[in-house]
Order: sequence, then C-alpha cells, then structure tokens
Amino acid sequence: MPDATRERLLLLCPVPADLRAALSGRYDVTEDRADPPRLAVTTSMKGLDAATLDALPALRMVACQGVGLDRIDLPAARARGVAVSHTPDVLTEDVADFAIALMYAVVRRTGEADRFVRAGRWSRERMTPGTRLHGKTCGIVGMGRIGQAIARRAAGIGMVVAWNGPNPKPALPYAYEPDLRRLAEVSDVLILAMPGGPETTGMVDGAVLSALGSRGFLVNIARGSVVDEAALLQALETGGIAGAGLDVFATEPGLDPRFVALENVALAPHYASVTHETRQAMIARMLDDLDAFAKGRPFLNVAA
Ligand code: 8YV
Repeated sequence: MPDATRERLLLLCPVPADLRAALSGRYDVTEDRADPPRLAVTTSMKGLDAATLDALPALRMVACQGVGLDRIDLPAARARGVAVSHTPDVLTEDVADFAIALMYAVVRRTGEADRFVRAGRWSRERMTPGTRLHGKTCGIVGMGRIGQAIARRAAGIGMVVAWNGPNPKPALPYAYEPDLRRLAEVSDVLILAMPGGPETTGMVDGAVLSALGSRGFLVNIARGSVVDEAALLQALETGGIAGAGLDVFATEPGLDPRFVALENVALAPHYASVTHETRQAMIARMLDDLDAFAKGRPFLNVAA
C-alpha cells in the first residue's frame, strides 16, 4: 500500500532482504518504473547505465550498495545531474579477511580437507601435503584500501609482501613491482584487489598465469573481469598454476561449471563482504547518504 507521507524510492534491481527492510522503514519502496521517483537504489553488481538514466529522467540520486563503481556510468550520471553514493571503507576489513581465508582454503587446502573427512576417506588414506605460507611471497595487485588491508594481514602471518598497481606509493613498506608479470614470477600467492573496469579487464592473462607458474596460487576477490577466465581454467586444469581461491567470476551466479569439477580451487559466491557487521554498516551508510541528499547535507557524491 503506497504511503503518501513517505518519499518514494525505486529499486533498480532485487536487493538483499535486510536492505529492503531497512529502506522500507523510511521510504515507500517501489519497483515500478512507470512513475519514477527521484531516489533509487542499485548494487555494484547491477550498476547503473546511461539507458536507465535516460528512462528515468526524474532521478536525482542513486545510492549504490557496494564499493565497486565499475558498472556505474559516472559520466552519464554527472551529465544528467544525478548524484551517486556508494559504500567504501565499511567493507574493507571483511573483504581483506576473506582474501586471506581463500588463500588458506586453497594453499593449506582447508576446503579439500573438509571434503576429505566428510567423504570418509580418512580411515583409508591420508591427504598429501599442502604448501607452507609462512615466509612465502604474497603479491598483491591493487594497493588501495582493500589491497593495503590484505598486505597488513599477509605481513602479519609472516609473508613477504610485494605489489603492483598503476602508481608507486613510496610511503608503503612493501616492495613495488611495476611489471605485473614480474610480480607474478616472484609471488607464491598472487592476490587480486584492483578495481574492475576497462583499465583492468583481462589484466591477468595467460602470460601472467605462466609467470605465476605451476607452484603459484591465485586469489581473486576483485572482479571476474580482471582475469582472462579461459586462460585461468586452462592453467588450473593443466597444472599451469597450482590452484586458485575465487570469490568472483566472469559470469555470476552462473559460473563456468568447469570450476566446480576442479579440486585445486576454493570457490565462494561473491561472499567477501557478506558479514552481519558489514551488511549493517553498508545499509546505515546508504540510509545516511539518502538522508543527507534529501536534507541538503554533504555526502560523498562520486558523480560530482
Ligand atoms: C558487494 C562488491 O556485496 O562492494 C562491492 O563492490 O563486490 C561486494 O562487496 C556487491 O557488489 C553488492 O552488489
């Protein structure tokens, strides 16, 4: 039942139940694009394109759940005077934790160990050895907020950290490697934490995977688009790399079924930021930003 006392807010895609409930507590939430309101919500995975903006000329602000802006056409929003907010910072620590969790899952084989015990194999055989992490090199691609949080954790568990990104950051205590292939060559584990988008699409290609080599592991908590997935599958299937911990894929949720058949991958359903705490913080930030927009208070408008 529409509530005339509340401002209407359009959902541009299905959103998780917790976000929907929080929005419904303050707004008259609708999915009806026929009479579009000025406020809308999207997610980093759904994004916002110019065609949607053109179809919704009344739109003045879009709050995005997620930090990634790779699917949001910011120039198009800017050109139409539509403000865009997102949710950086609040998910940094959980995403970094999950990168480390995937690293352990694939390098120390915790997922495989779980399957081994459940399948009753322990009474008849022993698992073959895993690989030590302590003292090994963790290469990180992308040294923004999340990359730095991963670096702190990797250093804390006794790994040597080196990294690659578009620009050196001399204030950081980790070795900068301007050449991604070279970073892959010296890394035992290569963790991808760069933003998605045209600048990083397919950056981790067959040559980078060859440089990582048959004893190297890949962890991706960034975007499926940053990896040449055909090359990755081939490397995993033929022993070109030792294994991978993957939270993101070229197609989600319908990932390539070849991944599921592999024992040397740890798979997750784009889950790195999904904790009670981060969910609550993301929702609170979105509500705050929407409220700030309505009241003319400042907020981080990434389309400004
Ligand atoms: C979000 C993410 O859960 O923030 C991002 O960019 O990839 C995830 O943490 C997801 O994008 C929500 O759509």
